[in-house]
Amino acid sequence: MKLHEIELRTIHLPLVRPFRTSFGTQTSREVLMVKVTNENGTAGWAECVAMSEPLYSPEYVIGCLDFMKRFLISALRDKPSITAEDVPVVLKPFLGGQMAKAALETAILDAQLKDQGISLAKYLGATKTKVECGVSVGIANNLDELVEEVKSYVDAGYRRIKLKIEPGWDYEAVKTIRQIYPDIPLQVDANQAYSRSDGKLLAKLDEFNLLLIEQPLDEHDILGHAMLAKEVKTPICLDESIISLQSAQDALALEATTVINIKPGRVGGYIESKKIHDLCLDKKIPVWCGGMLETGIGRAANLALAALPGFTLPGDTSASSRYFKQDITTPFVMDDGYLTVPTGPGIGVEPDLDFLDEITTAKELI
Ligand code: NPQ
Ligand code: MG
Repeated sequence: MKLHEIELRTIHLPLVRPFRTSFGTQTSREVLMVKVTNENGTAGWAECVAMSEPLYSPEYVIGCLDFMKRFLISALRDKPSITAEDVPVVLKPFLGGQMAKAALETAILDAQLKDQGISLAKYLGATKTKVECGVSVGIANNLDELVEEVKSYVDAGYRRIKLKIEPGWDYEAVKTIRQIYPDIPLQVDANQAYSRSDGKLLAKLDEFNLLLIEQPLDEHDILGHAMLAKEVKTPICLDESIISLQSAQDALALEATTVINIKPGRVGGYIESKKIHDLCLDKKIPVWCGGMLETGIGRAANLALAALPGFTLPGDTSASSRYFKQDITTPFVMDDGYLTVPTGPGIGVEPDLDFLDEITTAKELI
């Protein structure tokens, strides 16, 4: 396709409740939305999953906006014609910036698949029509509030609970929830909050039959994770450390991880995500789809990915209501703990343009 116009807009959505992790408390979501229009007038949409600040990864909203305008969009527009599959090749010379790259690739892919009348799920090779939902639970003010929040999710039908942990909010929090729900699939996510010397502390979690411990150490500390994996019985799952197919291959070869969380934004897009999925399926490594507090635009695309056969664990693909009072698409509503994979062309959903305009804080056309 030819890129006719690209719209970059920043929106601001309040969260239904503060979300606290080891890197801070978020009360709202600022999201960079990308809309591409091609020569046929077909629009493709995507969201960039970077946060306002570089707390989860080095990327952040204003940085992504600048990176896109200064380098990525210019490189894409220099090509007389482009397919979604060309995007990673054209953008490869510009180092890093996976979230920015993923957003552009996904918007172009959405437009391309809409022109072809193919759903993203079909394009990626999905085998499921609905996916099991998990939910990520922030660090609470106290154990009573944690119990109350977890209970609300279990009652809503969520099939897997993930507790955010950090030093000082780990053993007792997990023990409390495990006592109330002895059988529920349960896992924890530390977002890099521990250090190599915390092996004994983390091994205390072994008694709770957790599915996995997600990213306990620094994103760059692959060796540390490999050493930790020998100290704890609970499987280690890398999130922040996996930024490409190559990094997934390396972490698996070094035995630093036995489960992988795939987030398309973190690895540069859905095409790279599919490659990581295929590698893991081949190696019998379970994968699951992570979440970045996406709006319905990103959520729709994640559901397509989570419908692939290697996604054998429930992901952080929660209902829209977990995060937002009003979503920018028709809300994703959970049915018996499942979300339905969109079947329409492309990502299969459209934003509500009136609501989008209401919450837009900046917008430019290129
Ligand atoms: C994770 N997500 O798995 C991330 C971290 C995360 C659902 O736990 C704003 C934007 C706030 C992105 C907080 C979940 C965020 C964010 C946490 C991502 O590590
Ligand atoms: Mg994580």
